[in-house]
Amino acid sequence: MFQKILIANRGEIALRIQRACRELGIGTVAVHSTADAEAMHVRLADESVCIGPPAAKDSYLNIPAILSAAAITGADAIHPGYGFLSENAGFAEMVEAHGLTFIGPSASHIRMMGDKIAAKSAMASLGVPLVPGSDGALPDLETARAVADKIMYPVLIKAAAGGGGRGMKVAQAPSELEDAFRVARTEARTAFGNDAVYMEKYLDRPRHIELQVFADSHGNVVHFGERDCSLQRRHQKLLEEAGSPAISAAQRDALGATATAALAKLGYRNAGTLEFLYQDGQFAFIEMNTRLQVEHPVTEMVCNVDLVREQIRIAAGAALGYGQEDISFHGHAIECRITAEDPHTFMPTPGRVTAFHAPGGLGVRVDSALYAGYFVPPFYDSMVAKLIVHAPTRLDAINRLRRALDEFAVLGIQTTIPLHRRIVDDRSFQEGDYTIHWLERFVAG
Ligand code: MV4
Repeated sequence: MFQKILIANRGEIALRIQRACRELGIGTVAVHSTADAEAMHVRLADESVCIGPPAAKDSYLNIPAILSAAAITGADAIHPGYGFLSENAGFAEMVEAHGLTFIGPSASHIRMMGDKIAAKSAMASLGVPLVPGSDGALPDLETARAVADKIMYPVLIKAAAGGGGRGMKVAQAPSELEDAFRVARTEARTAFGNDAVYMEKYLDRPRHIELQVFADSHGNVVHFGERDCSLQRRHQKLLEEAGSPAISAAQRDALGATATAALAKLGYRNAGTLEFLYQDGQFAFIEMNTRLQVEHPVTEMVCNVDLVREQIRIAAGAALGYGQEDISFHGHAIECRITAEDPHTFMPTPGRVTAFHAPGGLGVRVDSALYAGYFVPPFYDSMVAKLIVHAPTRLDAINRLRRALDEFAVLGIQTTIPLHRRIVDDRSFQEGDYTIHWLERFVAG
């Protein structure tokens, strides 16, 4: 097992990883920018190293500074958290080249899944269902026309290097295809330095459902069920649930069996999340994330597992030690992402937190690095807390969530807590009747 882990991140996820380390008896090294000298992740770590000025590109994305911090503190592994360097294959390679362990998948799997075309063709060849679309990249407009005529409009052009909603263009009809193709290609070239694009049939009202998988370095692969992440605005998730209100246990088992068999054949290792669109009773794989995700706590609550502990154990070479038959799903969990934003305009609201009171009680978990007196800096992601509730049924979880949101007090800055209170009281949300478009209309209306 590792003696000391450097956590190349900040905020709540840095605390989350520190907590797993401490319970495993592993020392922790925090890194921080000059803007984060007073941050909770620095205060709670065993050791800390300043790695640069406020801008992320000079600090949390500064690979030489992070590797130097690991060397001078004698860390033997690096956990990247989410965002920042977590899906940077070059960073994973450099970590290993310096004799350290990268807590995550191999650099080659990170690279494969970063190319959405490669990810889809790998999954398709292993029996995972896809949306109808082009077989690989579109070389030219003529090929695009031929594929669109076959799969039928509307179609979507996506960038191979995109993901998370960046670089997508819809063509509703043949007259729109040329523009969509040209604009998507140009945007892909300027945004990602890679102009490869592909086509999918556009699904008009899907749910976004993702499956949590874990693989050890001995060929064992399990899944921890699905999360429904359909409630998002401009590709920023606001609320996630485990399980999905739309999926039966039999559907989960079937999808899990297909996905774990595929990842075993790929030789994948550590945590992974397969993203699917779900519409008309069908799952279609779209992308795979090779990191721990923000919303992992809802899975932890329903499976009663510490996913960060599992990541660390696997990275150290340990076997999972259990099989799919040992994993069961209990009750329902919901997470609200609370951001320092105006709840109407979604403009960031950095500033000083004057008072902070987190809710508690049975089935309530708050993952946050906030404290009274903390100054939320303007340089990073605006998420300041995750409120996670767990209860025997979805209805109980909703009632618990309302109760917890009413207890939650963050003063001095505006947050999205009032918006979450409105969502919880909405009839369609309560019925689980929503798609990826629901929240956009809810906040507009
Ligand atoms: C789609 C789609 C409809 N049809 N693909 C957006 C993020 C990226 N991960 C994939 N995305 C989508 N792909 C097909 N073939 C609609 C979206 C989409 C979306 C997906 C998940 C969550 C929120 C979304 C919001 C808008 C569009």
